[in-house]
Amino acid sequence: MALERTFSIVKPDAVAKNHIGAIYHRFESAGLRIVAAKMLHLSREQAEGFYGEHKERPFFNALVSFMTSGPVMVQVLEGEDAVRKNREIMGATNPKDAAAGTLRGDYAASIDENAVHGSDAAASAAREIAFFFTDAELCARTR
Ligand code: RTP
Ligand code: MG
Repeated sequence: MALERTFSIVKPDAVAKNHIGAIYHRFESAGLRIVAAKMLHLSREQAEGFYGEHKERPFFNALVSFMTSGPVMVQVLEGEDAVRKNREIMGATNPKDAAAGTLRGDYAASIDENAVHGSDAAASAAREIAFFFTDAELCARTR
């Protein structure tokens, strides 16, 4: 399988609880390389645009409010089968269903405040990476 890239967010709850390093450690331990990263505090417009596919869902306003409640880390992860691998590391959307040893199983408090985001497919990964990063900000990791 070829190298693939996926997009990830450490959400405001996990940043507030000082879990950035622990979460990055899980990515790196699984063989995913961080090829771009930054901290930012999303504006309402950014959060609404990013989660546009969920605009009509009942949880949309709560989701946007939560995602703008504090700073997040956004990062691009690269590796074999990166999209699927990251979703596996993250665990189920609802921490009640997430296995111990997954990020949401270990760090998420509720379905609304669930520690991390990860792209769900190669096409959404490409769209989400371009939403936050220019091509020049993606670093080749050849060494
Ligand atoms: P994400 O996009 O954040 O990685 O999460 P996901 O793919 O596992 O879940 P998705 O269906 O894309 O939903 C996005 C976020 O919306 C919140 N949500 N709440 N109350 C609910 O029924 C509900 N469903 C989804 C979650 O915080 C989820 O991460
Ligand atoms: Mg999703």
